[in-house]
Amino acid sequence: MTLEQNVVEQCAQLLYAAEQEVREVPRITDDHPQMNVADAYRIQERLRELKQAQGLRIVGMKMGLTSHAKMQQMGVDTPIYGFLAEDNAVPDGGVVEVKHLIHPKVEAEIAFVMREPLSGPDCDAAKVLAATDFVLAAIELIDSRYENFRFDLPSVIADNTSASRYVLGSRATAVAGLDLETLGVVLERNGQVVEVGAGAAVLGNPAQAVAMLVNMLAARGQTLPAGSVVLSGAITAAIPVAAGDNVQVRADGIGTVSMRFV
Ligand code: 0L1
Ligand code: MG
Repeated sequence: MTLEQNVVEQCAQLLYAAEQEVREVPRITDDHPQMNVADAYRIQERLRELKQAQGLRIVGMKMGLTSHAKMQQMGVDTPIYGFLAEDNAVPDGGVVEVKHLIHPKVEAEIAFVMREPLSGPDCDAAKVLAATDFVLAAIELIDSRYENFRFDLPSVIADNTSASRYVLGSRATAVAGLDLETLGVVLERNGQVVEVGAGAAVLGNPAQAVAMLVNMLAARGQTLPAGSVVLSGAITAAIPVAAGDNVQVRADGIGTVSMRFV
């Protein structure tokens, strides 16, 4: 049985308020254990409508749980997706005030900017590369609205996959000639290397993660519009950040990107 519309509405309102008011809430499946993945995407879609009603433009999408390690940890075999609203964007080198966040963590990613729209259900990495305008080094800041980052799969999908902020680097790079699988990434906090990784950590190839996003959207009757920014998934583990921290990602051949916390 699918979740009743009034429960979808209540859950979306709860998660919307939690983000606006910077407060943690218990995971929503504690009260609604029957919630499934399809219900969770309905809640996420309602959250998206609430942001659009606030006047915010949706600028792109993100993939989450794209590493096999993270999927195993959650006991799932499929990544998840969320949306990016215009107020999630932070300029390269920009400052974020931690008072607006609950328990922020950052992870290194590769962002795609799409020149052409894409639709599933048979999208693949080659189609993604052909439709890509350029890629950029990126930092995603995740900030689950749940107490102690404690959630299960439906709860985290409903919470827009913990999306909070993202920063794109300044060097837009064409994909031709780039090997996204071996592309190395270093995540530094306050000048110290804390995580390293390569593009292959993201489902074998970040373009594959974008293809999976397109096919997952198709399953819900949706497409990826031209001009979308897509965060393809974490190459590194997510690390906690606090006021005073300076975070930088250096990515082979596609430049650097940074953000600061006060
Ligand atoms: O972007 C991500 O991979 C995060 C997905 C949600 C899980 C989490 O908050 O760790
Ligand atoms: Mg991420």
